[in-house]
Amino acid sequence: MNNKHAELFHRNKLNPILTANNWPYPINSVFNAGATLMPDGTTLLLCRVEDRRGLSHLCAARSANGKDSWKIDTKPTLLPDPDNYPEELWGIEDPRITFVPELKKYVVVYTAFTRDGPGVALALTEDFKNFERYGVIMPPEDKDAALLPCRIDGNWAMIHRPVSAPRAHMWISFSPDLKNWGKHILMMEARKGAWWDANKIGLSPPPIETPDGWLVIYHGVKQSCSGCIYRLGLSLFDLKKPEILIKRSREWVFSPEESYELHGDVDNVVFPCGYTIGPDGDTINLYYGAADTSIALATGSIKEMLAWLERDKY
Ligand code: BMA
Repeated sequence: MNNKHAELFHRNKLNPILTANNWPYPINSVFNAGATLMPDGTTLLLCRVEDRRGLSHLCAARSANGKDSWKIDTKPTLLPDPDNYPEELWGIEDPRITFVPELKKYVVVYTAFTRDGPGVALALTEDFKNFERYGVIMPPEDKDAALLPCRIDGNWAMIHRPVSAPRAHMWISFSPDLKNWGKHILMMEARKGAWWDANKIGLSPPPIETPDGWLVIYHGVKQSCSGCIYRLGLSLFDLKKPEILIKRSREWVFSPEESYELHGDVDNVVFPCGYTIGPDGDTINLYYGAADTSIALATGSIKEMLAWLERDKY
């Protein structure tokens, strides 16, 4: 009998692909990056950079092959702006990027660290140089949010993770204009008990549009006496009614294993906020924060993820 579990994601041999040592200015750590492909095929990572006060800002890194030779902005790309946006008092974190064809813009949804904990903020950009901020669109405590790339029945749709301690589930909300949000619907609950995704889950990168539905890579947080383990699972939601859960994996598909994932500022964390899709339309390059310290890359196949989800569905 084969006791080996399925490996859906393959770590890049250059991992971690970006660390504080690569940065053009002094920082503590770089992790949890949003990702997108620019029109010329360049991979752009919008990285969460934690400075040496412990506060985060966003900084862009660009690479022709998405693996190495990164060109990093020599200054922060998007800084918290607490004078104009007081909710960004303690920094901005964990960006998720969605290119929206209707707007011909990238929508960046990120966490604003407010006086009262994390809230969801949104900004638009065409070039990752100039940003149009919409401010906080979901009050604290809420995070792990990303926009769907198209309207659903005429409204924009955003997945997010409000907290009603001790549990936290994934919700979806709708908006006519990206500013006013309503029709809040619970999409997927954290499981209970001993499960790997008990009590606290959240969206990881933005959903992946497939013919079968929105494929969602989500994180589960297992709490134990020695801390938390952040792992990833898969779920699939209806394309036209994304609040409807079609399938959910039982087992996790990716978990901290390598030393750069097991040890860092926060041990035992793999936390992707972005991906790019290869020219074959199937290869997914998943960029993830490792132990809240560095950025790593793992590659998978969307078809294999869907096939595995069918086998492992709950
Ligand atoms: C989550 C987020 C992430 C972080 C993770 C592990 O709640 O805040 O930014 O990577 O915790 O610390």
